[in-house]
Amino acid sequence: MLKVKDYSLYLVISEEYALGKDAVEIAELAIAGGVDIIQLREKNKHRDKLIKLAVELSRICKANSVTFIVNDDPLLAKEADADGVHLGQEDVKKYSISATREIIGKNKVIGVSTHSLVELEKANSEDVDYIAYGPIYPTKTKDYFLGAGDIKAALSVAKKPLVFIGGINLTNLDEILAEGARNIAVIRGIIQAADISAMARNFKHRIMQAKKETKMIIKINGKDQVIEGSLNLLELVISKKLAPESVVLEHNLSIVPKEEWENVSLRENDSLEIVSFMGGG
Ligand code: TZP
Ligand code: MG
Repeated sequence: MLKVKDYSLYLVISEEYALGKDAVEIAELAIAGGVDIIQLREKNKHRDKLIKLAVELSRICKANSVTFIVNDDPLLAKEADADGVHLGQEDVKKYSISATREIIGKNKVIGVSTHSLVELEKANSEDVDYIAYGPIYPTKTKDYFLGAGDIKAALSVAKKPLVFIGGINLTNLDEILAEGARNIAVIRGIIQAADISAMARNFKHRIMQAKKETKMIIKINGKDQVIEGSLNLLELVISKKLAPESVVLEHNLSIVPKEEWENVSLRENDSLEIVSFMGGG
């Protein structure tokens, strides 16, 4: 079972950056505009208020099949029955990934922030479900930014779904889509829009368009093939009309366990060996 069906448009809600709207209002408008994930990121709220808000957002997200993530605090995530928790590099000093996993359980989502290719590489081998990478552009929550120059490198290093964050807006979105980014996380770019639904819809449309237009050459069993669309390994196997249960897949020289196929996105110049066993026995 896929824990998160789509990472394309990930809205982080922090009321402190909102222009007069509260978190619930923002969430409802953004859901109407097609966001896939909502994270509650409130640094200055009293715990009682935070729990109430998290429970409410959890309910709204569930009702709309939107993934709900709580920032910083696995206990709050559990209490609100969120789909998961997002941890920064500082948070993991308080709640290690394994302690977090103990708290929220194996069916829930853990995401981690990374701010360099080194941190990204480290996150690959941890028990996390997705990785956030940034800030790509200047933002309010950090006093530095990485730029778009390493997006391709980050994508080729990442072994989990990779979400780009930091200062992303409709003006710079094309630049990062051109670099290959396909999952985008946003605070101000959406919550400060006069029309939050329209803004979310606009982001989503452009990301989906980029996904559709993705074309790449990969080697399958030694032969170059053109692949159209953004596919993960499971989607590729299905597109080849193969039965996943009878396929063994080697991706860039390593065998990938079936339960991880959905986490591995195909990229230009990847090489695949597909061994398909016929039925019988
Ligand atoms: N982590 C890295 S950048 C960032 C976080 C939480 C803030 C993103 O906010 P914005 O307004 O989209 O720049
Ligand atoms: Mg944090």
